[in-house]
Amino acid sequence: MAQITFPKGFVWGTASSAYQIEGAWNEDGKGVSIWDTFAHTPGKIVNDETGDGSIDHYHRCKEDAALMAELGLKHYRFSTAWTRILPAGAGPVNPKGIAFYDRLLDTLLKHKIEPYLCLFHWDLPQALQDKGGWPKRETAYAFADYARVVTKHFGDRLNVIFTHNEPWVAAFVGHFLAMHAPGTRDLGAALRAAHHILLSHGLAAEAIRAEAKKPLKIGITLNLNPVYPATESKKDAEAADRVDAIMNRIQLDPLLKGTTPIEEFKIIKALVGGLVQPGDLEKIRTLDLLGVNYYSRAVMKHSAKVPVVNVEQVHPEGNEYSGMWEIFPEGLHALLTRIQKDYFLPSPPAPLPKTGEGRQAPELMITENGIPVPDGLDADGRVRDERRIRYLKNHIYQVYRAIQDGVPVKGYFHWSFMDNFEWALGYGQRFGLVYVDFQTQKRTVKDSGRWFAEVIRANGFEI
Ligand code: IFM
Repeated sequence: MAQITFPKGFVWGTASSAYQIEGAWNEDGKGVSIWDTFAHTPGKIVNDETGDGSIDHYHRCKEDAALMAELGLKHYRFSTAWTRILPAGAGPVNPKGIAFYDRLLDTLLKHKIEPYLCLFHWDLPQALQDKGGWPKRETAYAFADYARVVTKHFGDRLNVIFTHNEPWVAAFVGHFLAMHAPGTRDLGAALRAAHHILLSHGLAAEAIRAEAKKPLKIGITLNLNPVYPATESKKDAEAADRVDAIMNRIQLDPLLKGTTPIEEFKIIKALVGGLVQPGDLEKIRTLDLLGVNYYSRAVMKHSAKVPVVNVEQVHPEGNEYSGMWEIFPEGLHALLTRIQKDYFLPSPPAPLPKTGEGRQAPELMITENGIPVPDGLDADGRVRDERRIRYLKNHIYQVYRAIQDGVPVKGYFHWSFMDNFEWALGYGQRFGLVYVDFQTQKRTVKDSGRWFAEVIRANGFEI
């Protein structure tokens, strides 16, 4: 056994999102989002579950923040529901929505928990979807105005604003794979959405900096998967490169290099020619804080059967899987060292646009990592989730290794604080450090929650 200790000031936190925890889907003037619509459509969610009431954080935010404080949490990432603040996506502000986030922020600050606010975690206002949603460029401008409103009301109590959580998922899982809202199967729409979401990041960054009365760091959190070829064949290596381009580089290149890989694909170019307008890439390339959400890797092989991309995912046998993905801790180290090598170390190809603090490379944090486990209460009322503790040890150790190898990782946020609504999979996948009885809403800290509290206290753990 050896003790590993993280650098002084390392940021330990947990993450959540509005639709997954708030409930109160139609209370106090909140507008309808695409996730309300999607979840209300029969057949879209396992057991037709919805986030309508979810875990009722809207009414219990004070108790939930107190529980975070009890565990010694000092940082909390959450998202605001666009439709609580601007029910129609644009236009009149909803005072009760503002009051809710005032309440949440003030309570967090009272407990000395630093809020990391994220503007968008997939719950686009239905009113904007009705006008075309993310595939339409106008939505990016509406988002910038929403960012301005949030900064105006809450900027005084924030040091960081994340614009988006996992733009790739919103674009591709929502518009191409049809597994998330709005549920379309249209590659062109997905590519347009992907570009406009990134454009909205740049526009929002401008709006936030113009509105803020003090310097705020602008962040974005990306779901990134290291991609491995299934075999050593040249074809599989090329297949892995294609997937890396369309899953990882499509987000990282515009944000960190001011380029985009979509021009590399003839088919994509034909589908969305003219999408990236002059000046867009300069606008997008502005970032103070890069958040990495890591859950698994992708193993890919060449496949002529699959149109357009000619790739197929392989699930290696004999490895450990959760209810959702292969468990592959080493991938986190590979991902972090790759970001450092490909994006942070090379000298920038073009003059750097201004970031909030004029840095060359943004700060880097893990903004999500966690495992769904079918937890339950034992007879004595305890939740013994040893599997999650093992998962966390193995993954956080890879963050430690990356730091030892020179990658300046500044923080780690666990997904999630409490069990919650896991999108199309409903309530069956529990990711929390805190167990939630979905009938009574009773919260019980799991063994992993106590373990994580101790990690925060000691700024490390025994491995
Ligand atoms: O629950 C999600 C979260 O909303 C975004 N990142 C992945 C998590 C687990 O699937």
